[in-house]
Amino acid sequence: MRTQVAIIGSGPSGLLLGQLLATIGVETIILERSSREHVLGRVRAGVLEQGTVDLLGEAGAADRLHAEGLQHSGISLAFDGRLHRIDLTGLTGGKHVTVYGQTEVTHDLMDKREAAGLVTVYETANVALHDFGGASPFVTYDKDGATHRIDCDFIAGCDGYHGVSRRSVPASALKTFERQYPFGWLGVLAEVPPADHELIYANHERGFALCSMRSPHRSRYYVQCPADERVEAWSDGRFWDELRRRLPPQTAAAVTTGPSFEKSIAPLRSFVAEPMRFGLLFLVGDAAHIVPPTGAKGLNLAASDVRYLFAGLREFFSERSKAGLDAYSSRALARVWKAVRFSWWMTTMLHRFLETGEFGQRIQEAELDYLVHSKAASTALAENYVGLPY
Ligand code: FAS
Ligand code: PHB
Repeated sequence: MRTQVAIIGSGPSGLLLGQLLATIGVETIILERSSREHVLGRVRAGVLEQGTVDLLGEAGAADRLHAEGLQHSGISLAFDGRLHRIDLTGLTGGKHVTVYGQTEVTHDLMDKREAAGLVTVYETANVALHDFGGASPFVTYDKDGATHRIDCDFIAGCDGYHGVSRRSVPASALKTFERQYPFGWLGVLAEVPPADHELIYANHERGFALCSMRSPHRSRYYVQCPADERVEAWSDGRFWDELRRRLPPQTAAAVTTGPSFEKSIAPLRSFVAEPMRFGLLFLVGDAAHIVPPTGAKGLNLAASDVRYLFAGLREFFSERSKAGLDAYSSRALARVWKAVRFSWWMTTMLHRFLETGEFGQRIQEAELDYLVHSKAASTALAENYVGLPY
């Protein structure tokens, strides 16, 4: 079998790249380790930058997003028993973010790919990348008791942090940067109305909390928990009590509780692998970088990587120019590191770090107090949150 771009991974990165390439007639095959249902069962990001929304529109996969997505013009920071609103739209000359779950983005892209009759092979085993440092790359994988081979022009490693693509690069060719945070996020989805019409990021001496949503009827909440916490230790009742203890009284009173239908713990880390290109292999999204979700950047960074790689591939297939592909890694990393910094800053400002003690808590409260009373500081947060220019 042969294709032009072999894509490893059917998450947002792989699906969005595949859809954009389809709009210019470039053939792809996506290889996915899990089942379609498993991929769709993942609950992850919830906030889209306008650039991500525009890219989904360019891919022809934004109809439901435009119909059901919630445009938000602000977020609130909760500390010192109060809410402090950051006017994202007012501070950025009219920009906003859209609340629309990653699960829905993935679903829309899968539906679009299937409607176009494009090939995704699910439940592949032992995917292996070959000769991407030479002129004739190919991918092999096992399925239905046989080993299959796909020859291609390029390989897009869209297979996430635990994927095979980054691991296929010789360790000597890769430089990685990592910071593990000493806590995780315990997240809950419940079919209850959100506590507020916008997101609330709470700094509290008991720990961080986030009030988010998926729709006017479906809420997404998180509380900071120890890195080694087990989800079984958290009943719904315990979760709701802890969440409300970390929120200002009037917000806590506005929380509608109910049975959770998803409850999971995500570890928090910052990670970057450089460079993001090795010959004819390109690393995209979580395969190349991970950010703590505090800045709502993970999914949006994956989209910006796709945008840069799509531009390079379009240039190659239409003009046989390699300039865009040669610039991919440096262009993507420039935006990646700014988002890594912002996500690290939001995380260190809002979470409880036991090792910094009471002094650390007071420094955080002073930074938050300065932030919400300084137009310059609030503008800096707003510019990063809505998404820096590509
Ligand atoms: P993904 O990890 O989404 O997709 C990679 C795909 O490759 C998966 O389908 C996987 O099954 C497949 N794959 C892996 N190895 C393979 C192999 N060897 N062969 C074939 N296929 C393989 N971001 C936010 O902005 N906000 C959040 O709240 C947030 N919460 C998160 C919670 C968790 C638990 C995780 C893990 C991430 C979270 N993120 C969040 C980040 C997340 O949204 C990612 O940024 C986003 O999924 C990136 O998309 P992809 O790069 O496509 O990687
Ligand atoms: C979410 O709704 O899942 C969400 C929103 C904002 C974040 C992280 C997660 O920063």
